[in-house]
Amino acid sequence: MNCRCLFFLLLAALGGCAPRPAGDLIYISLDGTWSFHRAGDSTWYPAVVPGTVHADLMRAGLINRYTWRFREDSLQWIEREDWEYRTTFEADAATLHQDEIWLDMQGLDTYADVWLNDSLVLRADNMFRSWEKEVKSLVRPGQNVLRVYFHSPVKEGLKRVAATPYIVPANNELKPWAERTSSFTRKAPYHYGWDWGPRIVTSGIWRPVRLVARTGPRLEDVLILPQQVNADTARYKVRVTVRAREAGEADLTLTADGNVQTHYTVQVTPGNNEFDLPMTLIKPRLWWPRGMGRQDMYPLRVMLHHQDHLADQWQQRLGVRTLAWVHEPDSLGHSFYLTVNGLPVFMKGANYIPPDHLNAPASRAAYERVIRDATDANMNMLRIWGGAIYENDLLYDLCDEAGLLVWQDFMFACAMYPGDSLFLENVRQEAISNVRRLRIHPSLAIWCGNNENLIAWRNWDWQGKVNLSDTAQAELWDAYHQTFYEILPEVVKQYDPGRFYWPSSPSSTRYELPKPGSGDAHDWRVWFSRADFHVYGTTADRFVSEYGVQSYPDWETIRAFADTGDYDNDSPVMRHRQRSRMPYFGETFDGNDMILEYVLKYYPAPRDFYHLVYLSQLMQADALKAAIEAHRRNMPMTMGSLYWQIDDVWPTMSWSTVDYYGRWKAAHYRVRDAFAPHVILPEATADSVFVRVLAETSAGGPQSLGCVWDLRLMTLDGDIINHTTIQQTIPTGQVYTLWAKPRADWPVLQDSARVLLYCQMRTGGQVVAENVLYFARPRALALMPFDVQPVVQPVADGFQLAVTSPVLLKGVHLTAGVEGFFSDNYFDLLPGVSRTIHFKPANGIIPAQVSFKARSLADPY
Ligand code: BMA
Repeated sequence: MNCRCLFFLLLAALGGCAPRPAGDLIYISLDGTWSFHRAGDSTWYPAVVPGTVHADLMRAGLINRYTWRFREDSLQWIEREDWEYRTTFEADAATLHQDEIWLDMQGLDTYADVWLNDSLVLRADNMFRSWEKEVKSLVRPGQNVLRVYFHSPVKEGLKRVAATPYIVPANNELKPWAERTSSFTRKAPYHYGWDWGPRIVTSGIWRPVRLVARTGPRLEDVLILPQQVNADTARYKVRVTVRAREAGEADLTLTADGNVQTHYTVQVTPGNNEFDLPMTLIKPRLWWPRGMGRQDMYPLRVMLHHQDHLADQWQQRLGVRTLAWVHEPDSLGHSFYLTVNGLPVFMKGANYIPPDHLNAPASRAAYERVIRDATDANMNMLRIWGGAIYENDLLYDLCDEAGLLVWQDFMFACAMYPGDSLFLENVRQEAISNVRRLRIHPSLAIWCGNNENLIAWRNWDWQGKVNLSDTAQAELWDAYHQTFYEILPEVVKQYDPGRFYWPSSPSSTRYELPKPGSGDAHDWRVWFSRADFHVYGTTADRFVSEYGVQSYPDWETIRAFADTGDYDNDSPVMRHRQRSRMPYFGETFDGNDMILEYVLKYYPAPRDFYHLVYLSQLMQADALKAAIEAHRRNMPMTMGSLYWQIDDVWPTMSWSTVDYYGRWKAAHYRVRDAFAPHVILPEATADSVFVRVLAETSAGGPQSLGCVWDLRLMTLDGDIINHTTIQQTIPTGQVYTLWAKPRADWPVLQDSARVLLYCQMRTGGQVVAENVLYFARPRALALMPFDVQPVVQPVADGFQLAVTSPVLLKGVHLTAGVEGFFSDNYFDLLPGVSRTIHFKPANGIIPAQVSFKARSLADPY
């Protein structure tokens, strides 16, 4: 080993603490305060980068928050304006001394001209790409001016609409068909309106901007290629591409967990130079999805030294694991599931949309909240849905750490797209940059081409609705074919070899429409086809990647967007906010009508709006509980259950289970129970009653589990009709039928309004699961009122509440009169089975006055 080598090893070991030799990389962040104005106006206002023009207008006091009542409507002018952003920066001698100065803009939304010191340096036309330009010749000593001019995305889109002889369908855009521009612009589709969000078509520098000054070669790419991965050894080839301007020598060092794996001195020639660095980890600590094991990761670092200075470096974390999606013919059709480190994983999760319409990417706090909501609800997967954005690295980092697998859609949803060569090349570049950015994440499980485009093209009669000629249809299908069967799979194959690519969700095989027995399904029979909840699980679904029912959000959330006079399902404000429109059920039929329809199917008629809000949440909770339990019962035929949707972009009624302000709806509590590692899955069919159970196991965990079950058939006021105790050892990781009984054995079941089956599962003396089976819908139950009084005790971080009742109380809703989180809510309180709930006030501040109230379905609300 020569002494230069030693020096580098020392550098590697010291990491960031090493003294910086002259000529090291220099990063200059240009984020922070900029100025902005409407093009043509003389007044400039302060702006924040990264950000959006709407947020800047709000901050400047020029517009009010768009979430209040109809205000969104009065802000539509913003999308038709051009906006200009400006900043200045100083370049010091060390920066100017470097060979290259790169302007690195990680996200421009969308049609943007970038000017540096009055020279046009680049023209951007895709929100999802990052843009880099070498600008050394334009940077001068002293002050430099950087300007970004955003053309109205809608006006730019309209030009493209005008140049296209037919309508390109974009189903959810909030505009008449002929004026829809979203398909032409590579920008978050939901900005243009969706069935749960506003139309706020924003502009702005939405991701960081920086200058990178460097000398010598650069790391163009680092790709990790697994060779052999198991619990004994993990061997990888780390393929490093070095881009050089001149021929010469360079040093490449790879460290894993701080230990040097490879150090090569290499010869580079002008252009790209590829080197494979070997890496071996003995007895590696494996990365597992949540619930199956730990989420260990190895910090990796690749350093490129040139003439004794650090010319470039790359740092990421590696999760050692194998991941394979199994889509193979079998007796039912085609399977569709994931194995991690060789073990099949049942996916429990939800679809994710940005947690804030305007601030996407979201703040760390907002990401952390969604991740916490997901993990608290026992999920192991999120689907980053294709109508929004490729998320920030931070969200994937948090998923890696939490063991939440990621289903990643490319950003195409419910629409067709152009197929001209410029558009397709733009899509290819977008895919390359996002695949390269995200492939390192151990949580990334699947790339999916689009959301519902295939099913929509075939089944939603767009051809008739927008009158597409045969030629137009052929062109649009050709564009589809090129994008989802050629470009995207080619990019995945080249840049993320080995990862599973699925052209469209839902579909049965790569080319075919969804059908039971194969592939993934979006089960919208409930909601869009008015079906009852018991249809869940009645088809041979292999993986249900969407299903759901809407509800109103928390009452406090409603107060944040509506006035007292608006508190009515039919008020203009509530109708305006509701975006799920179903004209095929009646000209004005919408989600508000559907919420009411489902409430009436299952619950007593709401007495007023306040009551409807509460009932809508109970109804949604019942629906998701029914669905998840049915999907888990159908394991291993069904291997995934991702409901639509975990969060909201603004305060609204929607399919979310956590509302915009982070308040859990009833459904989120029931999702948490239904996704729990131990579940009891009772079911009443026409002639039998079954109790099935499922105990998940972790990697290397026990193959069996000894448990005790108590099954109590009782009246709603607590009389025990039958009490069965079962003590048994069950196999883990599979659905086990514990108990089955013909209904005829229990004639009392005919009195369905008055009886229930309460099931409890214990292991090691601990209650690990509970569930209740009813034999009638809630509205038919003979509920009795009881004035339940929580017994409140202060505890260190809040309060503890004990509740008990001699009769069944359904849907017990606790309120505190102050903001905070109940460990359980909207639950059923069984006669004689007391419960303790914890209340944690918001921000950890214990208020002087808290007034706890408990109400349930039988109470006047
Ligand atoms: C699914 C999603 C979204 C939509 C939701 C509710 O189809 O993919 O497009 O918001 O249903 O309609």
